Amino acid sequence: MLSRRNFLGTATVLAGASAISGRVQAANIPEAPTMDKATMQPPLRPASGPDYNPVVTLNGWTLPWRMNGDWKEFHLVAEPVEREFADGMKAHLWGYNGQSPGPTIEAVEGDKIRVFVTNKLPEHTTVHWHGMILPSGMDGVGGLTQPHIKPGKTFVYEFVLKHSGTFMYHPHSDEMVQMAMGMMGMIVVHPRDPSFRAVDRDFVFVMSSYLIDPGTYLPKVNEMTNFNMWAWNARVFPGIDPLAVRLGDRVRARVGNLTMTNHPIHLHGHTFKVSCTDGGWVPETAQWPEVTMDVPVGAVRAFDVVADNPGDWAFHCHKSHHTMNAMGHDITNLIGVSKKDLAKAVGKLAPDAMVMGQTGMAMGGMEMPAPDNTLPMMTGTGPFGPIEMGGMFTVMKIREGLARDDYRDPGPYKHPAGTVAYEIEAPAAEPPRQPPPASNGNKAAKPTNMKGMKM
Ligand SMILES: [Cu+2]
Repeated sequence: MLSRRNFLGTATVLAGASAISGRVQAANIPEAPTMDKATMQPPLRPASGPDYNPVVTLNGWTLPWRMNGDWKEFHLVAEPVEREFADGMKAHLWGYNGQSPGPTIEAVEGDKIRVFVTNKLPEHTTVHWHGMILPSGMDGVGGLTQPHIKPGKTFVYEFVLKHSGTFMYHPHSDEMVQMAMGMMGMIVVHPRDPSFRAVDRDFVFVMSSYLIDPGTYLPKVNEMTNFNMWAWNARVFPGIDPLAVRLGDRVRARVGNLTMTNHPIHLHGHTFKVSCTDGGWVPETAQWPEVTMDVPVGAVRAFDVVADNPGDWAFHCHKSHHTMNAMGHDITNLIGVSKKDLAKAVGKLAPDAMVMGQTGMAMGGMEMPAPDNTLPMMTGTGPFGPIEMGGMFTVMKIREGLARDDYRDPGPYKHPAGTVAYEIEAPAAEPPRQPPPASNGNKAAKPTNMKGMKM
């Protein structure tokens, strides 16, 4: 799981670190754990300090720390990484400690934290702590509150966590490029009183978007609107972990948005309430029931839900283009147009192009040929057939009797007899229909029905 990297091997890094902070011995820089997997790692229960119920990061992990006196010390390494978006597609991104997004930083309200940031990118960077109340000089805005961190150098950030809640981190240094390349992560600060707004399962992820041309590996960083990969923690369906939940659990989902558009996040089968933003906890008297939570750009929203309805519940962005993988944006709508074999012909001429069929796009499991390192636009299979999704889509799987820390995929839901939509023999007679309205010329409308409609 965790592999340890002995990054202290280079004297230049040591010298850089000691030159920056007189308060910290260079030899005391903590190890920088790194992650080589894109699957959800088990929650990291605190071995020291106040107790809390840790979060799990979808397709991610929590950054281990160490205590140094009364400081909780973390070490982030900004570096190029390879991230698997789903089986069959990898992207060359920038991230932290082996993955993009970076590991979740978890701590407790009142903690003094010290974060070492080592820059292994080919250009300078900084880390901004989005939503944190901290001294101005720790805010991480390159040029404004600190010098940029040059390649090979290590900077130290030190501040006290004044508020519990959900926050983000990302560069404020060549920001457009570095965020488009995947540099981001989440911060969860637990309340000092573990009973405050306590939940049984606590999930966190950050949303990001990319434009990666079919067959290529590198995001186009100048894009502002025309993205083709809509990701949760730099994963797309069917690569996003399911949220395994025990029936009756109180569940929280904390969602950050570092894309360039809003995402209405929708959960089936339940109602929930928005409990927390990156500005703090929403008072219970100010919450109202929802089934969709809009997460604005550059913001965090968390909802709390009681998982009282067993089953496999779709959990997704409600913008339907965001539950697709790489797609052509110039597709003509051919519904109702008879163009036999057009899709096949175009597919031969331009394998990354796709033609919408005359009855819609569903292909019943048939997938278009695509270049290497490209995911189908609509994909995934469930117990009843093709799911025809991509992008920001996964499933909350609510089951009886899961163990406390068991986040493994429990497999497909076993529906009780008589609770699944079913087909019947079509009725022989057509049901009666409303006749079409008379035309404008005051002529009497000809008697008609849907079969023989005349306009
Ligand atoms: Cu969306």
